[in-house]
Formats: sequence, C-alpha cells, structure tokens
Amino acid sequence: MGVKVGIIMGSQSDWPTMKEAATILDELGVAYEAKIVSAHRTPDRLWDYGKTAVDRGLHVIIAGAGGAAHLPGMMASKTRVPVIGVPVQTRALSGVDSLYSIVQMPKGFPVATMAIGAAGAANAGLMAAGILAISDADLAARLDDWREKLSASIPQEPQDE
Ligand code: RP5
Repeated sequence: MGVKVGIIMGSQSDWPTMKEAATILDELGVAYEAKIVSAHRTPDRLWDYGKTAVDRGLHVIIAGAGGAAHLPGMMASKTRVPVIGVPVQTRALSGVDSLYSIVQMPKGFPVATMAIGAAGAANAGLMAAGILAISDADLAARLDDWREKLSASIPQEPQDE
C-alpha cells in the first residue's frame, strides 16, 4: 500500500504555502505525496488523480489553490476520499477569493475548508493526521504529544517585545 495522504496544489507558486502541511506531516511521521494538479491548466491530470485516488489507497487529500480556486471542489466531485481545502493567499484579493471559491460547495460534495494561507495549510496537515489517527494508535500518540508540546510552549504571561 502506498502513501495515504495526497497534497495537491494548483501551481508551483502554491508550494511555499502547502509546504506547511508537508512540514507538519513530516513532524508527525506521516508519509505523503505532493503533486501539482491544476483544475484549469491540467484538467486531465485532475481527472486521473481523482479517478485513481481510492484504488491507490489515498485516505485524505489536501488540496490548495488560489484565486479561482476550483481544484479542491473538483477533486471532491471526482472522488469520495475526503478533501481538505486550503485557500492560498493571493496578492489581488488577499485570499478571500480563494476562500469563497473553496468553501461554498453545493450540497453533496463537501470540502473541509481551512483558514487562508500558511495557518490553514498547517492545520490541513494536522486535520489529515487526526483522520488517520482514528485507526493508527502510534500516530494518535504522536499527535497527542505534538499537541501537548504546543500547549506547553505557550507562556502564561505576555512579555514586552
Ligand atoms: C491557481 O492560480 C493556483 O492555485 C495559484 O494559486 C494561482 C496562481 O498561479 P500561478 O499563476 O502563480 O501559476 O490556479
């Protein structure tokens, strides 16, 4: 069985954002693949990816795109593998365009939409790990440990910068 998490993005320019998801998965020891799959520029690639996702053993797809961000929704239309959408921050409209493009799916084809930008991509990694942890006790323990460390790193009181 191959990797269970697919990270896909509409463009090379999305990678600095989507790398945040990859970094989280690295930290948690979760294997993934990362691919450029554009809804507009490579629609056949999108179709093939969605068509083969279940048979290839993918359990979660993290899909990031910016602007007219149709990749996550189209992928959700093509496969029942859960899709986590990441709205990439755009220069023109600050990512609100991406967010609206991803979040407003019609009934029947959900995309679990994260926050705009880097935080959303990191949370997508954590969400994917949480889904896999339901049936992976070792990963569940690593995720619990990661969360505890984050909580412990938050100071009780603010400091002057
Ligand atoms: C979208 O268009 C991509 O997801 C990217 O966020 C945006 C801009 O792409 P590039 O012109 O930088 O390749 O399809």
